Amino acid sequence: MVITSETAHATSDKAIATYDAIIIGAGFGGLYALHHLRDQMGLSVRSFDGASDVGGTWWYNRYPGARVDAPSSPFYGYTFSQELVDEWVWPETQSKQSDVLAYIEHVADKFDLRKDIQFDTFVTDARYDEDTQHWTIETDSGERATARFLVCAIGALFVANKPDYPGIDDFAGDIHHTGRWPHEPVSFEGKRVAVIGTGSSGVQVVPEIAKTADHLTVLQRTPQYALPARNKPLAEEELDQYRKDWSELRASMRKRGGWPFRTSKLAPADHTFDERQERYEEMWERGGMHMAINSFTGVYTDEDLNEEISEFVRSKIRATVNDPETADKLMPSYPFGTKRLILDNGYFETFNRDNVALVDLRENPIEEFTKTGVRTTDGEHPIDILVLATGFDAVSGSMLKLNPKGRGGVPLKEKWAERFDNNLGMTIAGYPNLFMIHGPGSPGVFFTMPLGAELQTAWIESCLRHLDDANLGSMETTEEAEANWDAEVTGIANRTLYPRADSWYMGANIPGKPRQFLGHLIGSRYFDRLTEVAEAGFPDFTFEDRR
Ligand code: N01
Repeated sequence: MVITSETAHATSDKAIATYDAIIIGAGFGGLYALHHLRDQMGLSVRSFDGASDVGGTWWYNRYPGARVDAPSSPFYGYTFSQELVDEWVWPETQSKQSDVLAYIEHVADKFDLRKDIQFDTFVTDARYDEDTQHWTIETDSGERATARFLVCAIGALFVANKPDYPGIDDFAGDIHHTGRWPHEPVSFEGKRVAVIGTGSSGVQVVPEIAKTADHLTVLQRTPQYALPARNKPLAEEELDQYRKDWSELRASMRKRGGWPFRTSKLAPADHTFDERQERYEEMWERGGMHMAINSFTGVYTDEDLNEEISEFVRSKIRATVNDPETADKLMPSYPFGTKRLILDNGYFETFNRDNVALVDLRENPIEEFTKTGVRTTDGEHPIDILVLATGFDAVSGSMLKLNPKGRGGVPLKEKWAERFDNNLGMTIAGYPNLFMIHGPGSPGVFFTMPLGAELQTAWIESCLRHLDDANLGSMETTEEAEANWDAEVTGIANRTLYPRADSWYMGANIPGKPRQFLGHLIGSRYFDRLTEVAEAGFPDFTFEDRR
């Protein structure tokens, strides 16, 4: 690689450190990008992260009960290093947050990543200079740095959604958002607690809080489907088998949407109603995501099948929750799986406890917070601690918070006022040499995030090599390519039931956010496309000579 590392170049005021690449974020995506660009490509790289250490979402989301809610832990880790796979011991199928964080810390140690990461530093601005073909970033301490390439690995689930109910700032007790959980332990012992939000985080935190709180009020806006996680210890022999088969498993993950599991080939029409019920029962017992991926074909596209599974899960909720009135309030009505599927560890059982009450906010909306509690239309609920499990301004939110200024100083907020236009979920017209990892329109959460980041970073390498081979200074996608990409991502989503739900996938959880499906649903096709674009010499991009 001929890309040269300058050390510092003088400007009018003070010397600004200059790198080949600046990476924002030290979670799964940013850490891999740092390792790849620095160690595989020999570039000079500086990373920044607002957190005090590595881990990204796993550093922030340390609420009680937080754990991987995906099929199986060994596949929720990096895939690129056999040595790493061989040496790491995942204790459970659905690892707890502290185990995932320990893994990420181990990766940072093993590849000596921390020395090039500046922690406790938020990047507050990023501007492209057309003359120098460099990006300049500014941090919250006023420091600046510049680089040819800007890699934004700033998290699909980072910007916390904090509802601004009347009076919430007057509430005198503690307020904790699950996505910004304190590092010191939070005790619920003897406290009256309210949780707003019943998505993945709410469903994980509720059973844990209920164990020690004096009283817990769950304030629910939308009832959810949740499948039993059936978390279990991972036997050493099982891990050994994975290690032995790793290269095939990795190839299979790439081909099969991020997980090395075959999906069901059973057509629902080939089976009687009773046979299908038997199969749902089997999937329920197996737990995890099996119901979605292994029951029958067409769970996300076949309305009748989807409704049958929805009803099956509702029947399980009814059978679990003792009080029929509470069970009624917990009945989801949107199509199964079209909001992020939730894996639960005793969530519905929690409503059988004497110290837990459910408030249906659709019937009894929140009117206001007071100093001592929350008032809904059915009365006042006195509380000491409020937990907001209200999710995130997902996928697009962190890019908009950064709000990079591209060609002509155009802020991303202006460009993305109505749609999150980009090409391949990674590049934006008007923002040369900027790359997003897990951006809108990429597979992101619909694939395994660590492997997705590895594959996207490999594509960034092909871009940089292409520029270098031809002595080019910048590359930039076109608006036409963005329109085509939008049509492809939206077209795939529209062939499914996903757009029927008011989910964060659709941007529907944030008031005023444009409604747009935020992820590419076919990971294998997406990564094939990245390869094709690179092999074809980046047909949807324009280039400038290096200045
Ligand atoms: O957030 P969510 P999350 N008033 O947006 C409700 C990943 N994750 O943090 O459904 C009242 O899913 C909102 O109601 P509604 C995973 O990808 C992974 O739980 O919009 N309620 C909903 O119930 C997940 O999907 C792990 O009507 C309000 C809840 O708050 C993603 O993170 C663990 C409200 C938010 O649910 C986000 O999950 C946890 C308001 N104003 C999360 N605003 C793993 O273990 C929102 N709500 C890997």
